[in-house]
Amino acid sequence: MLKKVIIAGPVGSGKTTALQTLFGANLLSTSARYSEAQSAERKSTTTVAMDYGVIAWPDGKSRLHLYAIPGQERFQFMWEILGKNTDGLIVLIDAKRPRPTAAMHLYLDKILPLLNRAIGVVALNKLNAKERNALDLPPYLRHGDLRLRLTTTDTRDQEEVLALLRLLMAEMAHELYPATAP
Ligand SMILES: Nc1nc2c(ncn2[C@@H]2O[C@H](COP(=O)(O)OP(=O)(O)O)[C@@H](O)[C@H]2O)c(=O)[nH]1
Ligand SMILES: [Mg+2]
Repeated sequence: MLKKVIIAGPVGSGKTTALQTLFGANLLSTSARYSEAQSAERKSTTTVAMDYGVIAWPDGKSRLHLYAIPGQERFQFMWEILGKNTDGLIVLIDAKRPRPTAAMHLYLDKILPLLNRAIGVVALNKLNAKERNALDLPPYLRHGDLRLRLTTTDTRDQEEVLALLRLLMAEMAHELYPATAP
């Protein structure tokens, strides 16, 4: 089964890093020198179209096509193109930016209308181990009528990126077999 997964999040939230961690040199990446002098992010390149890679899931049945979409809003046309026929969504949020909870909801408001499905995982990153332990996150983030699995991650660590994919696969499986069945 082919599953299309979108990795989303604001500029600098670790989308490209997550895919580099998984795919290394096999990552198909489209980046350009960073031009927005006003940006608070210290990055020399930014994703302009997408980063893309495919992984065969260990169940032997699924292939996950992972697309990291650009963070900058001027590339919104790419969100619309890549948002079609989506099976799952991973949203990365830099927990060190001001008001990360507000940032999550604002970002979800922008992106969800462009996706045909809203099954997903929201992950806060850039926290150290101590900060992560101190955070007492509920398992789900409520966003309007939706609930999205909520967790922390470090996208530089391959095991952690795989753990995000496992959480997402579990959410997608719930969708196929709803927990409300008698
Ligand atoms: N501490 C920490 N830094 C991260 C993490 N993910 C990404 N970074 C750093 O954040 C910066 C921006 O990451 P990048 O993947 O380019 O962000 P993108 O704009 O979402 O593609 C880079 O310097 C990364 O090394 C993380 O989980 N923890
Ligand atoms: Mg990027």
